[in-house]
Amino acid sequence: MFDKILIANRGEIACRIIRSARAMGIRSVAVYSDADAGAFHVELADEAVHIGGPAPRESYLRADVIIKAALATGAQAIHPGYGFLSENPDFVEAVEAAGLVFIGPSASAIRAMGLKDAAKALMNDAGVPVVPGYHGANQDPEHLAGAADAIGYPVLIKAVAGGGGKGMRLVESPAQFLEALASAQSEAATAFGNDAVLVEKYILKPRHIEVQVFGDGHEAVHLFERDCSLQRRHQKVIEEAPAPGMTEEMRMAMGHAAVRAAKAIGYKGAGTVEFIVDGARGLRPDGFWFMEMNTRLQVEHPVTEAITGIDLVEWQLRVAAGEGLPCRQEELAITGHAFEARLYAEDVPAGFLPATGRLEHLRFSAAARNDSGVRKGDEISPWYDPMIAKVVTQGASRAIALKRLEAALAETEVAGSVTNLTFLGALTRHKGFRVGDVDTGLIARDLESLTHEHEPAAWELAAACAFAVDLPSINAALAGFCFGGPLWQEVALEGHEGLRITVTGPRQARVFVNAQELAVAATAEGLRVTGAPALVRGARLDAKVVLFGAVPRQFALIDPLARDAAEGIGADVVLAPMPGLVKAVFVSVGDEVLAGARLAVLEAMKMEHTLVAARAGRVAEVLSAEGAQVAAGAALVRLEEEP
Ligand code: MV4
Repeated sequence: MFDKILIANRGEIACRIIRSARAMGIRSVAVYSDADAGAFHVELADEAVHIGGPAPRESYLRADVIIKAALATGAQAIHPGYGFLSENPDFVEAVEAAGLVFIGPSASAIRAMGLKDAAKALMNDAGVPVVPGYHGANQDPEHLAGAADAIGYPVLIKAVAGGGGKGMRLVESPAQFLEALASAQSEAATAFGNDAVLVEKYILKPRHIEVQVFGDGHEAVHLFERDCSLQRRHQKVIEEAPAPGMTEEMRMAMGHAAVRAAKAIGYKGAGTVEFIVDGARGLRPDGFWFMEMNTRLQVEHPVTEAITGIDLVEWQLRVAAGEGLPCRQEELAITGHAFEARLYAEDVPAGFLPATGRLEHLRFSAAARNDSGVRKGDEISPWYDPMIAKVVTQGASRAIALKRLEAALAETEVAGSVTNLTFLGALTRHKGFRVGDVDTGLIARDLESLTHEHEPAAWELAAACAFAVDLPSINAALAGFCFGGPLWQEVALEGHEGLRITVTGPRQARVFVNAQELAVAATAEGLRVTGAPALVRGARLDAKVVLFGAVPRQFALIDPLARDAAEGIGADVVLAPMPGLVKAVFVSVGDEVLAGARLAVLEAMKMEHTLVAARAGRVAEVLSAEGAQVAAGAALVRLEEEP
């Protein structure tokens, strides 16, 4: 077994591999770019080597520098993770030429599966079902059009060197074929430097079901299937294992086909055989076809680990070190059900655009496995995949595992960057998904309802007001008391007018919102708010309030000082923008002041607010003094009227 390995990757997968290595007594070497100098995987590893600039081509794709780092640190093997160099056969050969072990398949196995046409031919010969179609060398457009006619529409044109939907065109009728072909060839040439295509029968209501395989170069086993149909633009969102609706007969047929595929190329290590399944008429043993084989450990491998109890990274290390397969097929079994939700820093309303930001707050659910490469305080880097974590839950049944996923997502707290957390929660509540009626078109069909942002309810606004004044910290019984009735103070949440709060006792308040008064009481676990379905967790973070839960919310606090100054209210008379304690008064009657001159300091909401002159002028009156408690709107300093 290895004494030390180098992980040629970053983020959650690097952390995950380091953990399994450590559990096996293997020391780990991390590599990092300039952008990852303070990253979690660097901290977790036993050693770390800087490999270059932030762009992947300057660091995580620099095979030579990575191999040098392995040699320099005495690592005996390199684990590539996924992405980056994980399926680069030249890297495999360079690693082996340097006398190191590549923890993964051989270069020849990767090459065999690298081009779709050759892969399909190989699978056909191995008796693996392949989608009816044409994947020959003749690329003449008329010949390809004739092949499409023979297959029968609708057909899919696919780039031979493509993957993940790139260079793919769905063609519904002969009239569209030539234009779609030209478009696919052009995209393929640009993206892959190879414009060769194949033509296939389009499988209606496709489901993406893949089988985890593991080989030792001679034998191979499968570790059952994963359903990855919940995708958006070929990006997986939630994966599960086993696949809903799978029959034992079909599972055996797919598992055997996957093992044949692996053995056909002498596969060594963890791999995934991807099938397209016809979901239109339920799952049938004659309704699945080989798509492609991914010659790496996949992002979604944790759901397989959850239902089999196997640590796939441990298997990778053991087999790479020369051991045979750790288990026979008959020793492997499914226990329960598992889900993985991919939590991303992405702006869903803006079209799922990648987001960045510093994670001011980050808390995962203790009831889930959370594979993450970031910590509270980390920046989401714009250089790499903006994944925050993979949230993995399992249970004795699909329904239990899904309820746990819904709960775990609702308990997950992220602030500092927008995320897809609300979208993930909406998916767990999707009627079709809840009963296992999934296909690759589900998200696209229901995107509007899945991403619709409802207006905040009254109880949400009330909770936000309470966090805005830091109600949980207000222990004074009389904080909101003043002669002549309750002291109502305005709470300026961007986009929401007329909100007012009055503190009625220690950690208690009433909020006026939407023409009604709601009671709020702060407890150690969260706020109890009239009308709220559960305790409300949240926080005030500088100039914003965040609410956590099934539908996370973020409210910007308007700085009353900026607003008043902007509205010119403070032109002659400087008012207290909120109730508080006058900490200092800097002027006296008769003083000449310039615009922006400091007049007084007010302590409110645990912060000090400096009140400044909105214009130059002479001080006519000083209406308060240091140590005075003032109400919102109290006049503090008056300037003489302008001449
Ligand atoms: C297909 C298919 C239906 N019929 N092939 C998409 C990328 C790669 N994983 C293979 N893909 C598909 N190949 C045939 N013959 C459906 C998919 C597919 C898909 C297609 C369109 C839009 C989204 C999709 C998501 C997953 C799979």
